[in-house]
Formats: sequence, C-alpha cells, structure tokens
Amino acid sequence: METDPGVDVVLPCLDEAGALPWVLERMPSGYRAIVVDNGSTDDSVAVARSYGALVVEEPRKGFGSAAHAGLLAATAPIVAFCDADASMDPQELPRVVRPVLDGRVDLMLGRRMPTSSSAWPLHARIANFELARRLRRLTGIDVHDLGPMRAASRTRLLGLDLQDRRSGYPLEMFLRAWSDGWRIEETPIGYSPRVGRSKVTGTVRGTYHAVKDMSALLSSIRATVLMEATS
Ligand SMILES: Nc1nc2c(ncn2[C@@H]2O[C@H](COP(=O)(O)OP(=O)(O)O)[C@@H](O)[C@H]2O)c(=O)[nH]1
Ligand SMILES: [Mg+2]
Repeated sequence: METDPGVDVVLPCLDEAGALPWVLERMPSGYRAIVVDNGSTDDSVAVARSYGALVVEEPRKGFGSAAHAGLLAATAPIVAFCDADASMDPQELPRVVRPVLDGRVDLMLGRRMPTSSSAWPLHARIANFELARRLRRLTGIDVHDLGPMRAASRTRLLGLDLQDRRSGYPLEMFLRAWSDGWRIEETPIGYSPRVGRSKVTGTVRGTYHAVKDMSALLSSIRATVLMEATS
C-alpha cells in the first residue's frame, strides 16, 4: 500500500451509510478521511466514526457547504476531495495526489472514466461534456471533466476564498485556480455506479440545478476575469 503522509480527504456525505464502509476501507494508509455530514438521516455518522473517520457536522445544506467545511477542518498540507458514494475508488487517490506532493501540479483533477454504461447517466454526461468544452475554450486548459476527485495544497485552496456553497463549488475552484495562474492537470480515474441514491446529477432535476448554478458562476467569473485582464 502506498503512503503519502499528510493528506486529508474530504468526503461530503448525505445519507451514504451503505457506501461508506467500502469507501473508508479503501482509504490509502497515511490518508485521513474527513466525512462531512450534512444532516444525514441514516447511520452515516455512526458508520463513519466506526471506521475511524473524522466526522464534521455542517448544518448548512449544499455540496459546497460540505466540501468547504471539510477544507476548513483539514490540517494536512495536501487536501483531496472524493465522493462518499463508492462511485470512485480512494485507492486511486495517490495518483491524483502525487503530482501535487511533488510540486509539479497545483490542482490535480480526476477525469472520470465510466466502468459501465450505468455509471454516468446520459443527461449528466452531456452537461459535463458541454461544460468542459466551454472551459477549454475559456482557459486553454485541456480539461474534460470537472469531477469531484481532486487534490491541491490546503493553504493555497484556502487562499482561493471560494464563495459557492452549492454544486458550483468544484467549478469555482477550477476557475479561481486558473485565474490565479495555477498549473492544472487531469488524470483518468474509474467511475462506477454509485451505491445508493444520487443527490445531484442522478436526476434530470438535480442536473438542471447543477447546470444552472455552474452557468451563472461561469458567466460571473468570466466577467470578473475579463475585467481584471483589461483594467
Ligand atoms: N454534505 C453534503 N453532501 C452532499 C450533498 N449533496 C450531495 N452530497 C454528497 O456529495 C457526493 C456527490 O453527490 P451525488 O449524489 O453522488 O451526486 P452525483 O455524483 O452527481 O450523482 C456524495 O458523496 C453525496 O453524499 C449535500 O447537500 N451535502
Ligand atoms: Mg456520485
């Protein structure tokens, strides 16, 4: 098993008791799991504690609220993010983290590669494809996915001063990092059907809200960056 000392892994969690055992068992050694609970009504908190994870309670709803609470609770030099739904394998984290530890990359993104056709609903793939295309055009970065598995320096992430507390959080992180001149790269990771029910992009409604959040954010940050560039 690989050891990268000093990595905290933020796992936003909303009713993931069924998925957490597999996720937490597969945490590489030297990686500390921080499960951020957002008012789960199942046994997520008890399960997370029984596997030795640090549990953070975040009362404000939203994926970004949870992700950011995890970042604030982290203490390690490197912070990684991963879903708690068993759709991605924590054993792949070292490949995402290593280039950041080595100082070659500032923000490393896991590009989700579906392991079966049911892993990624078609509407979510189309939305993601279109978003990635717009991002490549805007930033020139060869990005194909804004997936949730990612890693960066904790203090530098805090310095981005992220404001989004909903599903735009991963996009805001990418855009602010880009406008601050970070070196951003992506590496393929497996993406399997989640355990349990999706809360974000599993439904057309969830995806609609995610796309709406992200489009608004993209327009506002693009406007800010262009204004800064021309002033
Ligand atoms: N804490 C918290 N976690 C959330 C929230 N919404 C989703 N999650 C978690 O964020 C991760 C991604 O959500 P998921 O439902 O899998 O979205 P999908 O991958 O787009 O289908 C999972 O680990 C969820 O438990 C939320 O409002 N709060
Ligand atoms: Mg998921």
